[in-house]
Amino acid sequence: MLTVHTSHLNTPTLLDSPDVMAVVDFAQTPGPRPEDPRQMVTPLGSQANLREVWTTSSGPVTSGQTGRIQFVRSGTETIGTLVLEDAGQAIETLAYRAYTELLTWLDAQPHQHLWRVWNFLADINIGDGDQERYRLFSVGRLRALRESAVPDRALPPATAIGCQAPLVYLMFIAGGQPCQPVENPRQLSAYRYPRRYGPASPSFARAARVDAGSLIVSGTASIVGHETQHPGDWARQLDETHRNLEALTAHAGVEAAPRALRAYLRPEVPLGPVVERIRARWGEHLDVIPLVGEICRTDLMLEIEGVWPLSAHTTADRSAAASRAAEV
Ligand code: 3EB
Repeated sequence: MLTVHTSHLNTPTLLDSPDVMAVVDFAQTPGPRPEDPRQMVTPLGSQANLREVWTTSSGPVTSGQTGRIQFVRSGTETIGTLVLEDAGQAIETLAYRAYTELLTWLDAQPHQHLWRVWNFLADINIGDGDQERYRLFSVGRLRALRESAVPDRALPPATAIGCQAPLVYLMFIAGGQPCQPVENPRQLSAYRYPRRYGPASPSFARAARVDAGSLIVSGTASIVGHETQHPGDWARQLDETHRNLEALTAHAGVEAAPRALRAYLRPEVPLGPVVERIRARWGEHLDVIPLVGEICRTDLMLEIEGVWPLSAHTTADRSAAASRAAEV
């Protein structure tokens, strides 16, 4: 089983624990990729000296590299990164190549089912209309997913954020069993967004139960239905985002406080007040990792994601119900 927490400890100290699969660091200008696949440097700046630490109860943990994929594996999960340099090639092609490489590789691995993907790319909002880089990225991503026959209902939770470094940086988690996606009753499924948001819908689930312990929640923003709410007002966008997270976690049957939260903020949004307000809603003891980046819609100022603990009985009920449904 997988779990996550945030920590102020330094990376070498955290990597001393045998159950650690990934220490996720953040840097606006990441240096050379670390050789240890357990060390993942997300290309976004953060003022907080906080790392995200993913641990497993299914050790031993091993690691390796295949092509541009670095991975870390336990008995039940694989966590990895895939990094492509962006030297000005078409972003649709880069997205297609990155996803094709990842999906082809996953096909031959013991843990074939995507549980979570993070997407970071430079200049995400550059380009007008359907030529915007985020929209073209979504086209390449969807083409690769279709070719490997991943159906919409099996899409994992995701995040897509603009970075400064000239990279396409993917971080992923995969499991031996499929995750169980959960959609948000207040939001249209992203893979059903209407044409006006681009030629290809964004390919992700709002959240998923990934094992008996965790609900992984996608980057969540101030969108109701499919429409952005409160453009230009970060405080009201934050409140709307909280309502979305409440509706989603309630729908998934989760009651406890989140285990870890990240907040992605456009550079003009004040970091301190946002973190304070997030803590006021979800728990004063919580560490929130604030990150500076561009949200994929130009009218969105911030986005929040996280992992919520599942209570044992909820999971058992749901998987019993799911297997009964599958038998029908
Ligand atoms: C939204 O809800 C906001 O393209 O992978 C959130 C999470 C968003 C993931 C993605 C996009 C993605 O539509 C944007």
